[in-house]
Amino acid sequence: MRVSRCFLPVLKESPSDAQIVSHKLMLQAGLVRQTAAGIYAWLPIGFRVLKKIEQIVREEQDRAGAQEMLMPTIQSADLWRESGRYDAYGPEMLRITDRHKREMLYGPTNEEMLTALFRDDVNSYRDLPRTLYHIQWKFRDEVRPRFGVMRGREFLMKDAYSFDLDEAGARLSYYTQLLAYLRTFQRLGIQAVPMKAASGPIGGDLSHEFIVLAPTGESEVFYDAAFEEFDWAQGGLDYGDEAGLHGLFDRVSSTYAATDETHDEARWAEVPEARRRTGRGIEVGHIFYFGDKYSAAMGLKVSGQDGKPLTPMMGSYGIGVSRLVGAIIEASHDDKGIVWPAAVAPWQVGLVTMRGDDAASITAADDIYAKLTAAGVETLYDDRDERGGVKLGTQDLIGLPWQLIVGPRGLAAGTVELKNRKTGDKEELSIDSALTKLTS
Ligand code: 5CA
Repeated sequence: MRVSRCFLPVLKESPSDAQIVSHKLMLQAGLVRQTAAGIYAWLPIGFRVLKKIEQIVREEQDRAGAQEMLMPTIQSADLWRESGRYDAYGPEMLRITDRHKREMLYGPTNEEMLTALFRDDVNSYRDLPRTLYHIQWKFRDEVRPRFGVMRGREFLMKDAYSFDLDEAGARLSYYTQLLAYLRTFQRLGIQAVPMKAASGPIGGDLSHEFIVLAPTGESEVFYDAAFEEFDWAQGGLDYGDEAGLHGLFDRVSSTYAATDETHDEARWAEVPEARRRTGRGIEVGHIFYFGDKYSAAMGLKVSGQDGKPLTPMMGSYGIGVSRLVGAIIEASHDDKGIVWPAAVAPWQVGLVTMRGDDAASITAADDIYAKLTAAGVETLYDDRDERGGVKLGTQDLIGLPWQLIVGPRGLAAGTVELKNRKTGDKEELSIDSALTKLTS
């Protein structure tokens, strides 16, 4: 993508109306713009990041055996009357009346809708277990939307729902999602620690929040540093391996991690002092096992193996996809701007001409751009006739993993400069070696 053709509205100054660094950087680097309180438009660069996160979430859900579908944002109030949550949800629910005076709502979550869909089409124990998910916009009329996309009113969530024949099966579905979450966050390049949680309005008695450490987080957290060393992708744990999944849950449960809501001083004291980590954290995911809370209330039954009707046991599993964009920036930035983990970076390479009016630089950079693009390396090419210093400032602000800088002086010696955004390390290389490094 050529910057000269991009909608990339970068602000010169850090916006003063934003309170936390991720919100400031998202506005300054042109990722989002607020269109109403707590509601944001995703500009091209922010949208690319959102899609990358969404794709990693999707791949890990699919690997874990969940099936993707898409449910609507607008739901009928009657559906929510069946579970009893229409009144219970309170003013956070955006209620709408259509032209026929029917009561509708903008969905804050989808337990009721999927339970009803299952009730209509699933009849037998043979149709279970199943886990379904969608990635869809939600609306919660938060009293105080703040911190940009971190606590928005409209936000993108991945929500999955599992249906099992009994509690043992449902727990296994829960453990499966637990592993999928650990792998998802690891791939996203962030450290998200699962912490036992209270389940609130979703209900149930088994629940974990996934928390990313950041000073601006809303809850206080306490955890054992052992979580920083686990490698969830390795170890060959297979989703079909029941004993392995039980082992995973035991390991997570026996390694201390809690928010201020569930913190237990006695257990905390048993964690060796050198391994105690405390701080504030942002909740990027939340999983729940709630048994028959919705299936019983809404009359979902299937016939069991013995012909008798039974009520499926359920869980639900959310990831804040749009919140993650802010949370990743909170966890990965410096005083110059964003430092994207490669897996979610909007582009991998920022190609910059130091002199946009120098014919030799333009010819060389055009050629590099064509070669990187042909090799499938996502490149943002700053081809503007703008001061080199300004372009480099923009590069640091938007935080792509690599900057490839082409200038007349280097070209005369046959070299370009390759800068690693995270470490700041710079190397003078021949164009060929730079290309080899970026494409291999
Ligand atoms: N039905 C369940 C699981 S699917 C549910 O709604 N869970 S939740 O309320 O915990 O939300 C799931 C995730 O959505 C949260 O962990 C959080 O990352 C994200 N989230 C919740 N509220 C907001 C909000 N106002 N703005 C941005 N993200 C949010």
